[in-house]
Amino acid sequence: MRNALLVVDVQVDFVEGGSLGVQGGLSVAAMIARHVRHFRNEYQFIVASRDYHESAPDHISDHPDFVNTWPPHCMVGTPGAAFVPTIQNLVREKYIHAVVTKGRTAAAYSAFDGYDPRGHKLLDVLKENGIDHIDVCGIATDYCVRASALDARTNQFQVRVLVNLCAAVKEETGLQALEEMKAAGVQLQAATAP
Ligand code: VGL
Ligand code: ZN
Repeated sequence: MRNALLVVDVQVDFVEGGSLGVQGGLSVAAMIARHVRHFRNEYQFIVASRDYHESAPDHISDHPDFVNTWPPHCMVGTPGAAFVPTIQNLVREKYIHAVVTKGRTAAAYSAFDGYDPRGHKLLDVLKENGIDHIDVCGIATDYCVRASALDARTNQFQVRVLVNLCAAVKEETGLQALEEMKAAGVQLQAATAP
């Protein structure tokens, strides 16, 4: 088994104080950073995705419904698009081996819509690294974590969502998303405390 960790969208705008701040986001960011530092030897590859919008009219609105449209967030060139500092440190220290970027001109919830700096899609990057199992964590459970985990299953990976390392926009849709992922063959598991 070759195991990857996928850290989904742990960005400044998605945590407390951000333009689309999710409750518990900062705590999840800190816990993910500890998980990576403690368990990095369990992973052959660690990748982070980021939402990165220039103009995504289908996705961003001044009158958002918080289901299909959202206030401006993770806009190119703004501080809100950056990874939360605890996660950015992992990129700087090369604990995180690759970053994939998605959503420049249209909604892209799944990390599998993202490209690395060479222009390679996440699926190809995972294949290059011989990955067959993925642990998924990050923000938000009900949107980008959900879409990424379901796409990972569609692409035949074994998938585990580390439920205590995820935060949801809304509790109810977060729980629904967990049910949906489980029905798709995703294992739901709490990460061991480091
Ligand atoms: C996300 C809403 C809008 C996410 C991204 O990362 O879950 N949610 N854009
Ligand atoms: Zn977005």
